[in-house]
Amino acid sequence: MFFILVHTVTVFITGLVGNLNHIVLGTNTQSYVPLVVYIIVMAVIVILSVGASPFTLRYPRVVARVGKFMIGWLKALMEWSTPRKQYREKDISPYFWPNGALPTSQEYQDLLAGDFKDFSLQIGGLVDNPTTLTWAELMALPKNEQITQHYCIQGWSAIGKWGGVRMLDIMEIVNPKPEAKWVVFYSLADGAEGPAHGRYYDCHRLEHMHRDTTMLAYEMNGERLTETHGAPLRLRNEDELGFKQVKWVEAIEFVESFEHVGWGQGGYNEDHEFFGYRMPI
Ligand SMILES: Nc1nc2c(c(=O)[nH]1)N[C@H]1C(S)=C(S)[C@@H](COP(=O)(O)O)O[C@H]1N2
Ligand SMILES: [Mo]
Repeated sequence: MFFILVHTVTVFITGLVGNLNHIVLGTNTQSYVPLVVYIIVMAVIVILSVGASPFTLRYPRVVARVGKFMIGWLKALMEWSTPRKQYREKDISPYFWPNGALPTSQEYQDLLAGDFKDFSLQIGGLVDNPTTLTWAELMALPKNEQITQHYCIQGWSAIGKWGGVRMLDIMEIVNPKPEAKWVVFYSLADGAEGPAHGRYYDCHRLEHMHRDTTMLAYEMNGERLTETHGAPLRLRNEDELGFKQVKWVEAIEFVESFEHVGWGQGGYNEDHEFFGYRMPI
């Protein structure tokens, strides 16, 4: 908003007619035609958005579904060839912005105080062997390391080195059933709206769990994960945006569909996004 305001004001005060000739016609002239075009276009945009607002505010899910129908396939096509690039030590960002509400429970404080020795990860749902892995058992699994870029929807990104346990190795233990299509990661922390609105969680495609870069990280940049970045475990799924990288993971559930999880939209942010509590960018 601020950018648009400053940008537009600058266009206005540094010779509006000439600037609009540059923008609309791409010529260095002083015609009034571009000004008329500008006024008409702005009027149409204002009328359309004011006219559509009662509908879009009332039916955000419908708008999202129509949008998905119109351009979802194009987005999926573009994401199909995501590079999932790996970087080198020298590319690691000196500062990695943290995001999200920290866990507030006494349970978490106790685990933290005990250096997570008493932590255990529950894995269940549509699997042959529902399991609880203790901290020692997790540490005994093969360690995977990678340097990748994290992209937050709010418009920042950072490169970090992650060390942890591959989902492939966890799936080897629990053995998902053929019906399992989605994997739900539940956090020890509440979502941004506080305890009354429930735990943070997010759902991931089972296919993504088969990548050798999808893991539960317990290390960041060669050191134990800090409380802020999701200790003891946080997800890394390099096919997905930042908000899907659940931090403070305490449980994993394999499901056929996420319709019955939370409000049924596939994650805490997906559930709550339309309600104006966060205004990223
Ligand atoms: N439990 C939980 N996990 C979360 C969040 C959160 O609010 N709660 N925020 C997400 C968002 S929006 C981002 S960008 C990343 C940020 O990870 P970082 O704090 O390690 O940078 O965590 C994700 N995981
Ligand atoms: Mo984010």
